[in-house]
Formats: sequence, structure tokens, C-alpha cells
Amino acid sequence: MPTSAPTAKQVEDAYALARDRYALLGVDTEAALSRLAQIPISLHCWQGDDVGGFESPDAELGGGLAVTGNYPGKARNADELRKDLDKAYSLIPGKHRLNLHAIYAEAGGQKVERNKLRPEHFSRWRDWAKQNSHGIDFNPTCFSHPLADSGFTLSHADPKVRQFWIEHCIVSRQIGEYFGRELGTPCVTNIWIPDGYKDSPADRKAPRERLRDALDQVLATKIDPKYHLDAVEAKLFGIGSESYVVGSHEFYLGYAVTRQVLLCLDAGHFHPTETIADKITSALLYVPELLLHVSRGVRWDSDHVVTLTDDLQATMQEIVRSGSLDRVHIGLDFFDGSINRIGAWVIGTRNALRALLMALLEPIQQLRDLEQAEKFGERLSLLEELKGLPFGAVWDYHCLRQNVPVGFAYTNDLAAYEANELSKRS
Ligand code: RNT
Ligand code: ZN
Repeated sequence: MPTSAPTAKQVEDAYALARDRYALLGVDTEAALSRLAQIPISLHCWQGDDVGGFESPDAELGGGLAVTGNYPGKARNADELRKDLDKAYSLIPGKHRLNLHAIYAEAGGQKVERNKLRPEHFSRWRDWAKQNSHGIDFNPTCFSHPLADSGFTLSHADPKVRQFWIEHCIVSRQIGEYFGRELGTPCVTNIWIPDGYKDSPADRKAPRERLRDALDQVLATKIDPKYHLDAVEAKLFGIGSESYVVGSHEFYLGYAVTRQVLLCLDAGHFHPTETIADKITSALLYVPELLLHVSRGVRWDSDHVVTLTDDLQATMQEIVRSGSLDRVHIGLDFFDGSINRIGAWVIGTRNALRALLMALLEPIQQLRDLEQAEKFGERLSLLEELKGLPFGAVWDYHCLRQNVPVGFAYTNDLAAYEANELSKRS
């Protein structure tokens, strides 16, 4: 059953009312929308094929990552993945980036070991990105590999295994620099490793010392931040690393501060009641910039599709209220194989943008003034009233102006794509 979208007139009329309503609070909706249009979200390529990559058709997902669901039509090669991404971008307002993992290399059917990957194995991604004005971010893939089967990579006790992963991370930074130079926008290369123990270790210290030293080797060559930025991602626990993760939050916070690299905060990587929102202004006092992995944990780091939760809104509010939009790189990190995978990208990205818009529509000065005057009851009243303001009309207008479907109507496009494309993939 196709859903009909509101007419342009309906959207414009509703927007005009909303604009005036926000103006009463001193909020300029036009300014909010032009700011929103400039914020790139880095879509994670791995939602399109359940974190499989293209090294081999029967690659098994490792590192404690799990994707459930077998919705038909997942991308089987890079051309299909790019086609699916094109579809997703066409349903999301604005210009956005792509976050690529090393296992998405295209080596023309050759088997290239991960420590031997070169920029040329990513030239087709570069061509596509250039044609479509997408910036690219990058990730070494330190999982789904025989040398990661023990559960240890950069902190492995065996220097030979460690060396392999050090080399993989070094070539990944070179590939990141290549993307940055070629595309004229810095590539954020994010290092996440799965290293840890299922059960309580006798030695928590030595792997951390090895990880620190391995990272220092990886980062030894400085790269111009005009082209490339390094990020490190912490985690509390994973499947198979429930008792101990080498790269914990404290480990990486200390590492990022002392080495002045970016800290990556993944919304699913903390205790279930802990949110990343309150970490932003603390971390930004001491690290140059942040990378976010916007995700949604349900009971655990389950990487559910991002919905418009209080958590997400609090995170975007913190970035906007603290004036940190230029120092926070927003990436997504979830994987759901149980629904249309392109729909998952579209839902998650549109929600990240909607939360940003809600934050941009706050009467921040008025809230601050109330706070300064110790009018905490009024501060609470205003925050609660804001929740009922017609932000949806502003969002719809943004979609209309950016030439993407308004509201639920994008599901018609997804259904057509499923019929014409996804259903033809075996
Ligand atoms: C794993 C981390 C990491 C991965 C991606 C695929 O817990 O969140 O960011 O999800 O590298
Ligand atoms: Zn992550």
C-alpha cells in the first residue's frame, strides 16, 4: 500500500506556522536549517552487508560482533553496496560521508593480505566518492581473520601476530591519508580492536602495555591533519570479552589525551545506564576532537538501528549547546540484518539528523539566562514545553527543500528498490 506524501503546499504552510512559533522564542528556523544542511553524517558501509566485507564470500564475522536476521537482498559485492548506498543517500537530506572498513577492499579477485593493502585497492571507492561528493572515513579491520581468532590483535603476546596487526593499522592510515588527499576532506581513521578475555584474567596490565606500545608504533608517522585524523575507540565488554577488554575507556581516554588523537565514543560501549552525552564536554577539554559512533544498545551493545531516543537527543544537544559541531565527527555504527538494510541506514541517519535539528532549534540563550538567574523551575518548564513545539514541520520542510521524500513516503522508494533490485539477488 503506497503512502502518499503531503503536498508541497501542506509542508510549506505547516512550516510557516512553525517558523513563527519558534520565532516567539527567539529561534531562527532558517539559521537552524542552513546549519543542519552543512553537517555530514558518516554512514557505515557495514550496515549494507552485515559486516561481511569482500575478502571471501564465506567470511565469518569475528571479534565478538554479531548480526542477526537474514532479510533478503544483502549486497554481495562492492558495486551492489555502492548502489545500495546511493539509494540510501537519495532518501536522506544533505551531503554525507561514507565510513569504510578495510575488508571492503577491491583487489580485483586477488587475495591481498591485510598488512599489504594499498590505496589502489580502494581506487574504485575513491572514484565513486569523488563523483558523488562523499568524504570517506576509514577503519582497519582487526577481526574476522585467522590471526584474530585467539581474541587478541594489537595486544597479542606473540610479537609476530602483533606485528601483523601493527602493519595492518599502518597501511590503513596510509589509505586514510590517500582518501583525505584525493577527496579534499580529512579522513578519520578509527582503530577498534576486540582484544579481551571471556573470563577474569590473571594479568590485566601486560596486554595494556603492549597495546600502548603497538599504538605508538602505528601512529609513529605523523600525517597532516588536513588529510587525515586518527581516532581510537574504547569498549566496556564484548561477546567473548565479558570480563576484560584491553582497550577500556580509561585506557583510551588516557591514550587520546597523551597522544592528542581523537577519542571515539560509541554509544553502545558503556554501562547500560551510562550515556555518552555527558562525556562530550569533558573529553573535549583534553582531546583535539571527537568521533561518535551513534548506535543504540538494547540491554547490551546490541547495535540496534538508531531511533529518536532521549539518549540521542541529549548527545546532539550537548554538541550543539557547547558549540562543538566543528570538533565532533558524527558516524553511525549499527547493523541489522532483519529489516531492509537500506531502510536501516535511512531510519538511523534521518534520526541522527532529526535529533540535531531539535538541538539546533533550542532557545539556548534563554535557557542559559534562566540557569544563570537560578530559575531552575522555569528552565525545566521551557525544556518540557520545547518537546511539544512543531519541530516535525521544520524537518518536513527541510526534506522538501533538500529534495528527498517527506516523512514516511520514503518507504515507497524502498519498496520499489526492493522489487526492482534486492529481490533479484539470490
Ligand atoms: C565494535 C565497535 C566497532 C565496530 C565496527 C564494525 O564494538 O563498535 O566500531 O562496530 O568497527
Ligand atoms: Zn563502534
